[in-house]
Amino acid sequence: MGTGNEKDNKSTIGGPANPTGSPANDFTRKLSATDELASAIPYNANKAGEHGEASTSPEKGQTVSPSDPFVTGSTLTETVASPKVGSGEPRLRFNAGNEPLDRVRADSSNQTLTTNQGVPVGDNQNSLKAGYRGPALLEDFILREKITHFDHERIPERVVHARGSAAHGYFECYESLAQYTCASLFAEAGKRTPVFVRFSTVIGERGSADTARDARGFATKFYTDEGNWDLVGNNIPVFFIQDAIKFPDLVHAAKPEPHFAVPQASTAHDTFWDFVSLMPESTHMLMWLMSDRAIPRSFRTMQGFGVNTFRLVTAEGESRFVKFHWQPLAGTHSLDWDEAVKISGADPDFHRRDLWEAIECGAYPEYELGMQIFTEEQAEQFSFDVLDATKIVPEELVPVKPVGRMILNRNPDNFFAETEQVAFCAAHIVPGLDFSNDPLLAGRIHSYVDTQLTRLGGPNFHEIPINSPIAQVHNNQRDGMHRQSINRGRVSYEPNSLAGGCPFQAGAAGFRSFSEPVKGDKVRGKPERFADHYTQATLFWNSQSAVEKAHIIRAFRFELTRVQSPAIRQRVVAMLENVASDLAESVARGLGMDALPPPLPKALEKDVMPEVSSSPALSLFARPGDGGIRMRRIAILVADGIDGRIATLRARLLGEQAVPRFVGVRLGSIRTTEGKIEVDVTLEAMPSVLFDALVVPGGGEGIDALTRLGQALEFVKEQYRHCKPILVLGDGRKLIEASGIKWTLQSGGQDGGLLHFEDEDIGNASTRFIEAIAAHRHFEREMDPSPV
Ligand code: HDE
Repeated sequence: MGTGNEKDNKSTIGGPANPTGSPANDFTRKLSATDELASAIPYNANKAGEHGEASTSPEKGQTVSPSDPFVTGSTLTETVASPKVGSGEPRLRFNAGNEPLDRVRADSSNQTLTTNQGVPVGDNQNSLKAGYRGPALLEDFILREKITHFDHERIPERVVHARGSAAHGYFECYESLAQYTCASLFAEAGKRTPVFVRFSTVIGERGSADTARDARGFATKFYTDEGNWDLVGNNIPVFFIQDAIKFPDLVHAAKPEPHFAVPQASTAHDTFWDFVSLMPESTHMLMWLMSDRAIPRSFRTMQGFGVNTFRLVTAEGESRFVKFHWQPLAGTHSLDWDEAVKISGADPDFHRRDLWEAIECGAYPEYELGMQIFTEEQAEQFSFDVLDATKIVPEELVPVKPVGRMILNRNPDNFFAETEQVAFCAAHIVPGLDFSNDPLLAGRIHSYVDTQLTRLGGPNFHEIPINSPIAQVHNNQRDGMHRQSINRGRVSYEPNSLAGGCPFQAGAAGFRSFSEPVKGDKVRGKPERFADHYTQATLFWNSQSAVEKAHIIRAFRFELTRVQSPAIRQRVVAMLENVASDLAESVARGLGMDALPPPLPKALEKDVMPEVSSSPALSLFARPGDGGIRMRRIAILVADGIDGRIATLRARLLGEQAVPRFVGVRLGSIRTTEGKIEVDVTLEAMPSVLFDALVVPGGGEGIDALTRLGQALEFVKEQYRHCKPILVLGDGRKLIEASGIKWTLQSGGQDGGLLHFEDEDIGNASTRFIEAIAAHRHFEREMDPSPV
């Protein structure tokens, strides 16, 4: 169609009653083509199929293509081009809002400064005044725009999981999972799906420290070709509560106490322990939370879990239950509690920095996705209920099937635009997946969208670039705050004939809920098996190594020591008696209790016979990783006169993608026996807790200087106390001895993490040291309290 319309008949509020009989022009041609389109859908042929049995297989929506593109357009003038409206060529069947993020990336190289209206700013140093010493003028639109935008830079933080860090990457499927699910991302081997992953703590505010004792969020947005799937998980496979209705209570109890907003990012206070000890279903989660799982070494070294039970659904509509697992390739490793506390001060961004630096260095974090897939009939046989989020499915009952890997290979460009504005939602699933009836999940399905309405300011948060799917979005939702899409045409309803039925429902090709038979009375209550609160807490305890058990006891002791009310401390110990008597006794002793209180009465009187009483997979040590030492930070202590061969060691460590650093008293050059080296960082800027391992080189003069230095002695002691690998070369042994460290263990055994080699043996020393670093910690030396 051209644009040479005659003046008449161009009204938009009325046209000729019979366009075909009127003078031919664009307007009447549009009207006739519209009528043609409307006539092609004389009635809603799908209506009958919306009822009864037929409705279980919805038909694809009726659709007809218009004979002319103008028919579905808003205006005959859309061919008018300009630098603002675009080429004048309507992009039919296309939503530009789903194009890659490049469409909104902004770069200001060689650009002048402008206002938000694009007006070049001549002076960004002075506001407009009446005279140099006179009053500022209200008309200064440049000042006012700048200040106004600044005033509104902050948005509400997430009510939970406020503190987080994120990265882009991809998921790659190992093999077709068509026999289990028709989800397109699992359709074929090698298929890649872009992802954005946000890791978080739960309780702390946005500016809180990364290393607080807490569960970690592990939320993955898969931008699949059939829409976004958000797997919004945690690094702990169970949760505190069984029903969403208790979530606000749980969070209120755990957050800083409302009268004085203390403590920040910590569960070590009365209200938390008061609540959880009155909610014994939280016992299992508390065992995980008090374990070293809650103080991970990095986001790269923690597992992830979907927690709730979901469904996989095949193209034929068959369904199985599924539990999702992420396994880090680098293994599962944690911090020491004393170390975590000190890192909070030394580097509150410890995990954020680690993730960022690993990706910037090309040491891309990698995780394997696993699924536990089981049928409803299998689930019926379990001693626990799979709809209860306080329970795991032990791997002995259903093994974890590896289905693909995820690699995080790109940092965000802008923290706010991406990491802060990303909106995860447990309700975002794709065809081939579905929910179970887990009552915790039901609340989550509601909560996430709801929370974004306040946090991101309205119903169009899905259009924020980081949230928009790569799959095309076409529907009749319109308007609302901050709407980005400019929808073409006059039709925003369905069914319609005026837009050829578009967008039309997909029928069998679209998302369909699994048709699960449901029967029962409308009730508020829980199933019987939800009343077993302790069997799996005991299973977790029994599956821990002696070191892990000691750490769990220590964590309970720490948290409960901070609880002011003795009655609450007693109640928690009484709860722990239902888990394991040795645990309860040790905690009670740590709290100075003279006698154990009677165990808490159990909600379920009869004992449950668990399928397994110990599950080795639950120990952190079951997952040492691939043996690499990528991104491990290694301190090499230096002072004038130190043995120059450490340069060789450093090169070897760099070759392993580790991060060796020369640590000295001041920045600048250091004289070694072989030349000069530059100090990378100082003892005060990067204290011991920020390193995974230590090298104490030889070199008489240098080592003598370090031995006289309190900070160096402290550095060595802390590395030792936190069970880190220490390589000592030549007469570097003097510094070890001056720190009060013994070469042999009190038990008489060998400390595998304390290595001594002569200076010239640097090749062999490096190899042994790398092995010791890969082992992460050397707990054989641990004592509570530490003698060093
Ligand atoms: Fe969440 N959760 N949650 N949660 N959750 C939120 O959504 C909620 C639960 C989890 O990096 C909120 O966007 C309810 C379990 C993660 O942005 C909110 C219940 C698990 C994240 C919300 C739960 C999670 C959230 C706050 C009980 C592990 C951070 C801001 C019924 C499987 C996602 C937001 C990110 C965030 C509600 C329980 C994981 C308020 C009501 C169980 C990783 O909507």
